[in-house]
Amino acid sequence: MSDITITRLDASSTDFFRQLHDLLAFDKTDNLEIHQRVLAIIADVRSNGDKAVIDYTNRFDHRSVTQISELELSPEILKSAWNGLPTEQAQALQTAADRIRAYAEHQKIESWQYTEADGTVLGQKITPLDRVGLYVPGGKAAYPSSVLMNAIPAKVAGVGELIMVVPAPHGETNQLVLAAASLVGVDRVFTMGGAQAVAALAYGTETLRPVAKIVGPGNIYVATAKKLVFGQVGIDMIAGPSEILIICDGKTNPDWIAMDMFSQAEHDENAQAILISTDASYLDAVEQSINKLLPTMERAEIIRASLTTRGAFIKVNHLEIAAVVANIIAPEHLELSVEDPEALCEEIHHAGAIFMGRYTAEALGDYCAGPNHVLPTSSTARFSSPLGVYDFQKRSSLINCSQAGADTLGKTASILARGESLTAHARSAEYRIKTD
Ligand code: HSO
Ligand code: ZN
Repeated sequence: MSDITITRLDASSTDFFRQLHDLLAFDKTDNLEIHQRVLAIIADVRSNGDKAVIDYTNRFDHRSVTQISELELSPEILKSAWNGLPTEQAQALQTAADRIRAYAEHQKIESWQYTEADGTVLGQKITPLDRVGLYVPGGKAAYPSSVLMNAIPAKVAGVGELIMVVPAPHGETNQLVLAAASLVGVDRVFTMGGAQAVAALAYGTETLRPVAKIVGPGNIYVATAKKLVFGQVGIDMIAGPSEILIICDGKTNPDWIAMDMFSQAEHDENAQAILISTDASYLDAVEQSINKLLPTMERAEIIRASLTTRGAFIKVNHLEIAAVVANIIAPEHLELSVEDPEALCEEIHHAGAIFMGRYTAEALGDYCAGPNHVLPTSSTARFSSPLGVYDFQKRSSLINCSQAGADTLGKTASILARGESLTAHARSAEYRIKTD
């Protein structure tokens, strides 16, 4: 196995920002052909309902069902998946679920109200979503941890019904995924996937009621379908390949940092792992660790592809510069492997999740620390946040006018309404102004 050389950038070089821009660029493959195929599937499901879903499922997943009900897994099947887990796996899933739930409980948004001097009450009422669809991919990206991360915040928010869809090619299901669904109390599970499952969730069929929101990762067909049904339903996000940015002062064991880079790189050939350091000789040491450890990895080929095409080392003269670069990258995951992570964290404004200190491996956050692992990718941490309970709650405004409030507000509203030539608005407000 030949050694790899990681691309090096120096933040003090004159064309650093152009190089950084090129490093981050990723072709999102907005494929027109896929777009059209997905559009046709959605249209078919909208007009032919159950029959279309059954046909696509039989065709794409090599099944032979005649009714949607045959795709549903009974609570007994889910329970037996859970009961069949080796004790060690069951305990680890339970620990992770408990910690994810405890963290999510802190995120709940509560209703509030306040009363003005004249007795008018203003407030905000919080309501959970009625029905949510959770997409779980089949194949190599079927992560039980992602079932926990998507389902638990929905449950904590109080979502009425949580419906999971997961493709089962040739009828084969992933027992760990089903066990995780059983553990978190997913209400219904259907073994279907692809754009047809997204369309069925969004628009409903004769036998499936539509959901309000669809969350969860999926392949390009699923992502395209989610984009196309957005507006009919809410969606969580369209996630890009996973990323990690590590800032290290050169004093962490280089093997640890090399393995943290691998931990993201092993997800996908397009995943991105970047290390920033103030110490050039430390970058050499991490490169040596990478080449020493790579042959020991099960997913060595994926890691190699990711690190050689999208990986990078960035040399900076000062940790403050590292923070500036991190804010431009706005990474999904950011490790601060430095002596004083709190001080450096003060300078960080844009990151999905921040892992502080030498002991906080990103992998702990992926599974069981508590915070969600569904995070904004591709620099979207500039404007968006991790998945949380708040994504499954909505806000309604409340206004309860006292008679005195209707009188004073009526005068203001009337003037503004007449300015807009909306006479019915003006008179509706004026009726409630005291006349005696
Ligand atoms: N790092 C992934 C989540 C994950 N890792 C699942 C392992 N399993 C995206 O944040
Ligand atoms: Zn991961």
